[in-house]
Amino acid sequence: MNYSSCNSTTSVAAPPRRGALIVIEGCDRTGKTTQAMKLVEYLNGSDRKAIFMRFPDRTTPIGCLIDSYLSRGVNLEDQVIHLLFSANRWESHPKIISTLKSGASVIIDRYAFSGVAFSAAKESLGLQWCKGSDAGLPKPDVVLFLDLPLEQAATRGEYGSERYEELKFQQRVYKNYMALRDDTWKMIDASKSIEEVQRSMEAEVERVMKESKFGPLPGLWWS
Ligand code: NYM
Ligand code: MG
Repeated sequence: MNYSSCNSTTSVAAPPRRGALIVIEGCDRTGKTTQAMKLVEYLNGSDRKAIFMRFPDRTTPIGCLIDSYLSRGVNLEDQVIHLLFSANRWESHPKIISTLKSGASVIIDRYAFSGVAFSAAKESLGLQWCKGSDAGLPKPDVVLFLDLPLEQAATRGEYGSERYEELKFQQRVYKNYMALRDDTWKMIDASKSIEEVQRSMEAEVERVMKESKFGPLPGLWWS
């Protein structure tokens, strides 16, 4: 009889620490997509797994409808487009949760804050009503807000090609963003060079990763 297995110790691996949920926000043409991608590269390059996501995710059927709304292909009621943007996030909810649980971080270019700030910039919709459909999504560990004078953003390439890319509208969007801020928000000066902005974002992310307890993620806008 072979008793050798009786002497072996069974080691149970500890579950991986969950990943960080990092959201990048800001008005149009502030460099969010460029910076989000650079952040993913930075983390993956230093052995911390991270994935890139963006909203709207124009690749899903709901995202296709959002895309044609933004390019003025279809008109939709303000409530309808708001709920579609929200549904577009909820359809990625399982992926966000499973990625974080696997230990990888999720870097998201726009999130529910864009949803509320843009929709509530239309006089027909109130801030509180807009928050309702995203309440319960995971609350980010940090929101990095790319802050750039709106007049400067308006001079950047292709500004004005989509709905909402208009100075007066963006001013209301900015005001709404400021009303949504809490202590997880960090303002980043986006008028600096791409490299300088990148360094500030990396520094914030390092700080969050060091300080965060990474307990269970609370739901957004649940009080
Ligand atoms: N936008 C984006 C919304 O109005 N609501 C949302 O929930 C989200 C995620 O869509 N002007 C607006 C902001 C932008 C536009 O975004 C398209 P992007 O990041 O340029 O693809
Ligand atoms: Mg855009």
